[in-house]
Amino acid sequence: MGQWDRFLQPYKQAVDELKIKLKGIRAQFEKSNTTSPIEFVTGRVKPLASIYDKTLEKGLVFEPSDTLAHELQDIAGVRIMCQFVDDIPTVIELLRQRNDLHIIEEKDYITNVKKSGYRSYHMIIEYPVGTIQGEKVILAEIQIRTLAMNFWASIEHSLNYKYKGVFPKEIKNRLQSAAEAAFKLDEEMSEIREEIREAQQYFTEYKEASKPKVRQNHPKGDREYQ
Ligand code: 0O2
Ligand code: 0O2
Repeated sequence: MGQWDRFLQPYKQAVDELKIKLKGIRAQFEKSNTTSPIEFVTGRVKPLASIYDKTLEKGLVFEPSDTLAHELQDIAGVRIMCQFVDDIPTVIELLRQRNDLHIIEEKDYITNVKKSGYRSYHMIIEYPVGTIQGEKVILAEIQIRTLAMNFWASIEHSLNYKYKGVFPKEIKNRLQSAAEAAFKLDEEMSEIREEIREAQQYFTEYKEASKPKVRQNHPKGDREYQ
């Protein structure tokens, strides 16, 4: 295993564990017949090429080191998508209550929208990973955003690659107004949130009720038709 692979291994483990834990929150809400504030979760270890770019930007040496681990806070990144803006504080509170992670910084780019139009809530956490050499505490970033914010950020991120961060004025303006349109959509959806939630609840119950029942204790778990 190369030195980068060894360095990144705990980050990979942290991303995998955090994804399972966060998906577990969603599953618990579903099992208790309550709509989950988490729609879906994704995660990634920062690709080496992006780590390289960041080291150049920050004037760091591109080599696995404690300095790098300390300076780059998003080598492990997890993203939580919510349906509604109001779900975001609920998720934040759920995370603040956990004792398997320690939040060291919170950045509210929803109240303080970035100049680009970017909206999201970020948390930098310390997360302990069990390794064969003992516990290693690593930094990870959790981004919490709505589906609309995510849609905008994904598009902007791809364009950023194309234009290498220097957008033509026209594109920049359009992106900024698209960000406002996406937020307006979030606000509109929040207005009819209860209607949507009721419809989703009804749909989930309907799906559950129309599932064929599986007979308990049958060796092959045959379906019991009614
Ligand atoms: P399910 O049963 O589809 O919910 P993974 O390793 O596969 O868990 P990864 O590779 O980090 O996840 O990220 P990926 O593949 O981008 O997506 C993670 C999960 O988010 C997947 O579900 C996707 O189906 C789900 N997902 C991605 N985009 C959307 C979206 O726009 N809407 C919704 N509702 N879900 C999305 P799982 O975890 O594989 O399981
Ligand atoms: P990637 O490819 O997502 O990993 P830093 O830039 O990390 O040294 P800063 O500025 O405090 O320090 O970080 P910030 O802005 O709190 O968070 C950085 C991450 O947020 C970015 O990671 C993006 O994922 C996301 N982000 C921040 N601003 C924007 C934006 O204007 N547009 C989009 N699409 N995403 C944004 P990376 O490392 O840039 O990239």
